[in-house]
Amino acid sequence: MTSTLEGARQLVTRGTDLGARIEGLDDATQAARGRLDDDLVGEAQEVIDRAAGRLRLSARHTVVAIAGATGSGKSSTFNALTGLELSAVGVRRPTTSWASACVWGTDGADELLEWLGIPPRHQTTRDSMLDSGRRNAQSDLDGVVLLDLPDHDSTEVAHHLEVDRLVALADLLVWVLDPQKYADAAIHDRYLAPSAGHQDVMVVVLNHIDTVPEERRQSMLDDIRRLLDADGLDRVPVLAVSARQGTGIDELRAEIARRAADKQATSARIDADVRAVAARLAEESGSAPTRALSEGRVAALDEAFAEAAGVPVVVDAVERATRAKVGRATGWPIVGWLGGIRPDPSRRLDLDLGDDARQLSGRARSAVPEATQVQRARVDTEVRALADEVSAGLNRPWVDAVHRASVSRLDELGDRLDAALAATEVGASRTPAWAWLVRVVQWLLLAAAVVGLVWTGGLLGTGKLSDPDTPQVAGVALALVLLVGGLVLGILLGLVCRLGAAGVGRRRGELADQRLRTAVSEVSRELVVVPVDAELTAYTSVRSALDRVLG
Ligand SMILES: Nc1nc2c(ncn2[C@@H]2O[C@H](COP(=O)(O)OP(=O)(O)OP(=O)(O)O)[C@@H](O)[C@H]2O)c(=O)[nH]1
Ligand SMILES: [Mg+2]
Repeated sequence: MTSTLEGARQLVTRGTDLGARIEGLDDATQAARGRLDDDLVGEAQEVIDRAAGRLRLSARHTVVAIAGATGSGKSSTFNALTGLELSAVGVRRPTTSWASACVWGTDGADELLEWLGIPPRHQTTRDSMLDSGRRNAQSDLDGVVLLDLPDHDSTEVAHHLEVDRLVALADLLVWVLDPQKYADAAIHDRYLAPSAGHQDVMVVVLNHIDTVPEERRQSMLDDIRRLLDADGLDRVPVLAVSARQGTGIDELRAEIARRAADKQATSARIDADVRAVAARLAEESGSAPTRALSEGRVAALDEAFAEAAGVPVVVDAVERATRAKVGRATGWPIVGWLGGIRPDPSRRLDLDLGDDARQLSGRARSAVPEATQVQRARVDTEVRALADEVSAGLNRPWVDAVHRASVSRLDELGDRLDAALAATEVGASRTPAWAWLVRVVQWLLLAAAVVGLVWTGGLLGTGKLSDPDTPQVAGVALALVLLVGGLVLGILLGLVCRLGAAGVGRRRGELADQRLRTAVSEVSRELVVVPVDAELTAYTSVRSALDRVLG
């Protein structure tokens, strides 16, 4: 697409910003794909492709299509303009089944005719057939590719398709009406009114004017004018002609010649196409301002994710495991031995808190309980609330797109949270240095108590406990001081250090909580926030691109 657009841009050189508008439509279409109505996006893509296709071809030629109901006199008008009996004119309807073309000035026309899909057997070139008497009149139409189309209201499906295809490709449209059917709702509703955006590339012809009594002609023309105004085609000229008698044909030829000469029809037509489809995209897309995701919403989402990941459970285990570990290291050794029999809370979670295991092992996460239905439901609720908040006020397609995006990756939730937790260092393994120091002191105190015990036992056995020769401290035997002091200080130290252990546990718990939540919020960002943001970005792109197109 880029290369054809490139070509289109180079070809649109007459100081117009049509190239920029086609690019704008292209940007909007890319951003709208999969978000706005598929058919509409498809139509916009067709307009872009068609514009790029047409602009790559002869800028010298103007494709003029003659369209209208069967029997309105399209082929007769075609013949009158070419001055030749090229198209079969018939009384049996419909007569024309395939479009035929007459080309004035063949240079560069071949590619254009091929693009239009007119086979050579349905082409006539006017240069070679000029009869000298009409040379001037015919030369006026230099650069015109005149197309005689089948009827648009045909019972033949092939006719509709051919007409719709070529009407879309033509630079200028000549609509032929006849006195019987000019007011047909079918023509106005299906073709004329929807072409309101294309009125600068349209001409309406009332044919068979010879069959209308002179005095009724003006009122019939006024009537048509009124109907066209109601269709939104107030700038479209209406010409009365008789293809059979040649009345008004010179005026019609002059009108076509004038438009072909200023070479604006091609870009005007494309411009009308681009604007029309851009307006429909804008209508579907809406223009409400976007709102950014609020921090509170994202925080609530992170919280729900953290709950579902089992962060509080892990944090609690880290805290308790640290407390137990430091407590055991610093406690009175006898209590430590007894405590060793009690289960370590980290074991239950299978947290590997060994000295060299600095991370939660993969097994660790699988032992954290699976998210409960309640937790999972909370995640869903928060995701929906976030999508609701951020899409409020936008048009339906965008509300749907945001909701779709918000849940598009939620099936990865379990695996991603597992991985996030497994990769997070919770810092629970290390025993602090002071605890080792306390442990040494504890053993020294215990040793003192044991020495005191043995000594006291010996003194008691020999009855020398209160002997003044026995070493004393403040009048009490040193042996007793060692025994009682060692025991009391050891137990006291153990108790005081429990407070310290609780503090370390809390700090490590907080640290683990922080790190785990950072990891989890990374997951919620990637699975929910980023996809939602992508939709909002697409919405903004569509809006600003369409603003550029529609000015
Ligand atoms: N009186 C009169 N008859 C006309 C005029 N133009 C066309 N006719 C006749 O109307 C009939 C239909 O003309 P065509 O030119 O074949 O009409 P068409 O729109 O090409 O019809 P299809 O090819 O079937 O869509 C023929 O009998 C023509 O002779 C006109 O200006 N005045
Ligand atoms: Mg015909």
